Formats: sequence, structure tokens, C-alpha cells
Amino acid sequence: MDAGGVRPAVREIAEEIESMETRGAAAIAEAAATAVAIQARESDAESAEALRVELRTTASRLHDTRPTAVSLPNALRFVLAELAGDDVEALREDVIERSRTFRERLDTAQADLGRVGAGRLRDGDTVMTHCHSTDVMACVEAAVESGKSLSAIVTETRPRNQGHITARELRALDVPVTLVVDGAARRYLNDVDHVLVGADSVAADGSVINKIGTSGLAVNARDRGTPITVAAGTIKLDPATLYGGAVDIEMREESEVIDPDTRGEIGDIAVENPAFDVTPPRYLDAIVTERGQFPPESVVTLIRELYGEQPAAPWESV
Ligand code: RUB
Repeated sequence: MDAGGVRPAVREIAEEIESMETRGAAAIAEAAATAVAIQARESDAESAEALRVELRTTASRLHDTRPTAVSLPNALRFVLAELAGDDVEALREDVIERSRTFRERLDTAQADLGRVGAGRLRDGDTVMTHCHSTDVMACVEAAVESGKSLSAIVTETRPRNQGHITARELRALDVPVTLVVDGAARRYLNDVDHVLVGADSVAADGSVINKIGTSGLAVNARDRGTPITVAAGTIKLDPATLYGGAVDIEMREESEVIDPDTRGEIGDIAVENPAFDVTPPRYLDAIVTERGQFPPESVVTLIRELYGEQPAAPWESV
């Protein structure tokens, strides 16, 4: 067990998020909520205070895994909203119950937003996707289930090729797929009716933070007059941005871009590997959530309604 009493199963979940075995904003949030419940269930803490300290240490470990998807801190905020009281068993049960509620709501939200997003797609549309987003897949699935026939152009999504996951899942829905390299996206926009992307975070000004390449794709789509929709459940809304917080863009290993031997052969070069970028709201047509669709600039009212107060930070020790 860790200093801080973090259970091995929790450490394993944190490592899976770090190594991207568990990836995508919704899956990361679900895994974090599950990990906190495991910690509460397996903890040997004999007092509520000791359990509170362990839960904060657990939250801190999970929070440090990946910095950009706000669904992770939002999950921790929800599950660890109330850590009050002197009864250790009541505290344990409360955390387990809140984790269950969070995960159930996540599932329902995705199904609900899928139906909203499906409404934006027409029978016969070709959609272009970037990366792999379960919120996007929920929209496509709902459209297909409602009898619409779709085809897809899928960017491979360098350097980790999440487009392959999207391609596989679209084929499982019987959607015809053309896989292209990221650099070919603009060329193929001529054949596309709708661009559909997910989000890791949505800022109060309506900017969308998603997989690197999304902003260029959005600018190109706007230039071509191709509608672009962001599918993002409300756990992707970042309350800290209401109070001047900025979204931290994850910088990943250089070796994901170029292997060390090839790099050595080339000589002295700098390599940068940002995992996400920021798309300003003017390039986006709509953000689809389980609460309906919003013009990106209006999303601030939803953030205020759902997360109006100064956001808590249950991963910080007190
Ligand atoms: C994943 C990514 C996805 C969002 C939304 O990046 O950018 O578009 O996380 O996914 P990575 P979802 O592969 O680096 O985690 O809709 O499943 O939450």
C-alpha cells in the first residue's frame, strides 16, 4: 500500500489513465469515480478524519494523471462533495453511493445527448470524426438506431491512432468507413456533410479543448461551410474557467512522435507533442449536451447553472 493508504487497485486505475489504457474524457471520469469508491470500500481507516485524508490523497493521485480533461476533476468534485461527519461508516457509504450515482448519470447523459446529436444528422450524411469520443459515438449510434443511413470519414489521429478505435466501432454499427491521415482532412471535407468531434473541456467562453488537430479541422470546416458539432456531456464543462482559470494542455512524450534512434540520426531537433488544442467558439456551430444543444457562446449560462459556485478542489489537502 502507498504512504497515504492508497489501495493497490486504485493505483492500478491511476496508472491505466496515465498510460492511456483508459482514455477519453468520459472513460477517465468513470474510472476516477470507480477508484474513489474502491478506496472508500477497502480502506482500513478507523475514523472519519483518517478516511477523509485517504480520500483526498486518492483524489490527488487521480487528479495528477492527466491534466486536460475536466471530467476528471468534475468526477472527483461530485463524488467527494460532502466529506463531513464523524461516522466513518456513514462517510464510506456516502462516497460509494455518490460514485454509483455519478456513473449512472454519466451513462444516462450519454444516451440523452446521443439523441440530441442524432437530430442534427440527416439520413444519407457523411460525417467526419477526429480521435475517438464516446459522446460522438452516442450521436452516431442514436442516428443509426433511428433508421438514418450514415457513412464516415475518420482521421487516423496522430500520434496515437485513436481513429482506429472509432473506425472499428463505426464498422460494428455497419457504418461504411474511410480512414484518412490527419493531413488529408481538408481535402476530404468536400465529401463531408457534418464534422462531429468530442471535447475534453469546454471553457466558459465556449472554446472547446479536444484532441490536437481539432482546431485546424474546425477552421477548415468553417472555410468550406461544413457544419461542425461538438458532442460533450455537461461533465466536460469547466467551472474553473468562470473564475479566470485556464485549461492546462497536456504535453506528452516526444517518443510518441519520433523514435529515439531516428531522432538521433536526424540530428539536433526540438520535438513537441501537445495532446490537445483549443478551438475558439466562432468556428463551431453547436455544442450538444444531455441538456440540449447550445450555441458555443451561450454555454456560459449552463456552466453557471450547473457549477455556479467557486469550484471545490477535494484533491488538495486541507
Ligand atoms: C480523447 C479525446 C476525445 C475526448 C472526448 O483524447 O480528445 O475526443 O476525450 O471523449 P485521448 P469522450 O485519447 O488523449 O484521451 O466523448 O469519450 O469523453
